Amino acid sequence: MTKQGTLGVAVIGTGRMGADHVRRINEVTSGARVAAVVDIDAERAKQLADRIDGCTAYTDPAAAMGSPDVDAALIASPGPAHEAALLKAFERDLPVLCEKPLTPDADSALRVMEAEQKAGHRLVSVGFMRRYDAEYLKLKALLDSERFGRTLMLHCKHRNVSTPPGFTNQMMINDSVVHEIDTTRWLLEQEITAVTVLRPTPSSGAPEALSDPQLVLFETSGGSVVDVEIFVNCGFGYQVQCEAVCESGSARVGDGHALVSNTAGRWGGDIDQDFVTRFEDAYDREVQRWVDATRRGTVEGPSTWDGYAAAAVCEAGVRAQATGARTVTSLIERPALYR
Ligand code: ISE
Repeated sequence: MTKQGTLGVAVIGTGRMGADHVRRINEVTSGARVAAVVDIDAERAKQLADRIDGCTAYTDPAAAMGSPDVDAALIASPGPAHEAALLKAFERDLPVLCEKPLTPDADSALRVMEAEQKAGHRLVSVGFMRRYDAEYLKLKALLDSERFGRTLMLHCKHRNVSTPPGFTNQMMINDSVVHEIDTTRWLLEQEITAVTVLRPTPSSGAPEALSDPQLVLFETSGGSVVDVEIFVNCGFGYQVQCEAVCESGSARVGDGHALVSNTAGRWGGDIDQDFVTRFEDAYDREVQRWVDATRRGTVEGPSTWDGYAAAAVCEAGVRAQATGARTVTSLIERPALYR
């Protein structure tokens, strides 16, 4: 570790999320600095690196992770590039915060899990940021306390203003609903055993070939049922809500009532327009917790197992979406490293 224990981080991928993490580590997080940025766009990486003291630009993740200035990696490149970067990080025994999805499918997630087991200890935390959101943390504490009894159902809403070009039906599961998959597993501490996807007549605002919105149903190993409205071109805002229905009460997060105003015969508030602002605090907490744990020599947060389980449910979800049939999920037995 460099400079009195300051963690030198290589940020791999400097698109929307990666660039935001570079800003965060540089300006918000304590105990870490951006030692390297990596992007296939050399100019983009250079422009970012030039603004940060002691930061070097690379186009090759392996070269960045081989630098003596780098103690840990934050992977924020597109999902299909994660496996190669993770395997390189393991070769150097580098701790990694890997943005979701861990990898795009269960087979590649299994390969990553095998490589981590060969390393002999956990190195990866997966960036499922909702686990760090203040409201979700309160909901988790309430459900864990069982004050309202057992959780019977979750009703989830996941709405985006619009999708970038090329966004597909499969991405509605792999990129978007993957958050509810992780949230369900984390909140209920159960596995998802079956997925069904219903597709109403698409909104006239949906891009061609996108079946938007969709209703996704999960059944869980403990007998709970979860419904997820995924609507990625709703046009009006970024909304993520979750209501837990328990035996003697219910609790909801994500109403976004931080400020309620009254004027000219109306009341209301603002709706976030994207995940970068809606989950800003959660991302700050996630990265700080990762840096603190890494500097202590420990690994916390969602594991490679969680990334694999989410990928396996996504695969079932994509099949369910294509066939319209209830689709059973399948997971390998949980390896000892993740128990
Ligand atoms: C995006 O990749 C995210 O992770 C957002 O949280 C999610 O709301 C969005 O649908 C995804 O495309």
